[in-house]
Amino acid sequence: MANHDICTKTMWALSVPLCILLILFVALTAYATYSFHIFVPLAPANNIDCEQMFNTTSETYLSYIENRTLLEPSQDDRNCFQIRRRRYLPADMPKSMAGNHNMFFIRVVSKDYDFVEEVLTMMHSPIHFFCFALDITADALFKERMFRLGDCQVNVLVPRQLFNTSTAHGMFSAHRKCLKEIDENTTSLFIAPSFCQEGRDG
Ligand SMILES: *[C@@H]1O[C@H](CO)[C@@H](O)[C@H](O)[C@H]1NC(C)=O
Ligand SMILES: *[C@@H]1O[C@H](CO)[C@@H](O)[C@H](O)[C@H]1NC(C)=O
Ligand SMILES: *[C@@H]1O[C@H](CO)[C@@H](O)[C@H](O)[C@H]1NC(C)=O
Ligand SMILES: CC(=O)N[C@H]1CO[C@H](CO)[C@@H](O)[C@@H]1O
Repeated sequence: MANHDICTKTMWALSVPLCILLILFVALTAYATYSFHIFVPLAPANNIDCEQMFNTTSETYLSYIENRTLLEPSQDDRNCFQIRRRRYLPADMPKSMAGNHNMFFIRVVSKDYDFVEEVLTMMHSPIHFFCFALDITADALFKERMFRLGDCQVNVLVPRQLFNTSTAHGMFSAHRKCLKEIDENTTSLFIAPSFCQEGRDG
């Protein structure tokens, strides 16, 4: 009899922590289920009808043309300050945020300075390097603005040479020149610490 009593009392005593554990388990499972989309991102509903976008008289196309955001063409700049006022192109970042993941972007450009600048701003990071090789078809103003952009930004290189990139040889020369400039210019004090570390890490 006494044994039975002790058994019942123990059961009751144990049921409280067991209940708490069960509630915690259910809550955790519910939370994990609820936040599942964080770990497995859901694909966006992508129902753009490409046919509509190629039809220049379709309503979708006309609405897009009417409502799209246009780049505002900027005037030729007189100095670096004007570029920096227009664009957020930081030259440095806090040490705690800077990883050793330098990336090199090489592009051949020939026109649409504002678009080049916009894309550069979107992809910009102080630890990345950008080299813009100019095609021979670039006009004088584009050339001048690209050279200025290269002079203003430490991590933007613009070789003072034009390439006929309509031929494979010309395209190759442009890329090779960019690689050479990156190689020569990245030995400067500006990025030396990050490169040393990269070498040490393997
Ligand atoms: C283009 O869109 C217009 C308006 O919606 C439509 O009348 C026309 O048939 C479409 N043309 C083609 C080639 O789909
Ligand atoms: C585009 O603009 C028109 C008229 O201003 C508006 O009725 C329509 O909803 C807009 N479309 C989108 C996708 O914003
Ligand atoms: C670029 O090279 C092509 C092929 O050799 C040639 O036809 C063209 O005239 C060249 N363009 C310029 C601007 O020199
Ligand atoms: C920005 C910069 O330092 N550019 C230099 C890159 O390397 C070439 C070739 O050594 C120099 O002529 C540039 O001045």
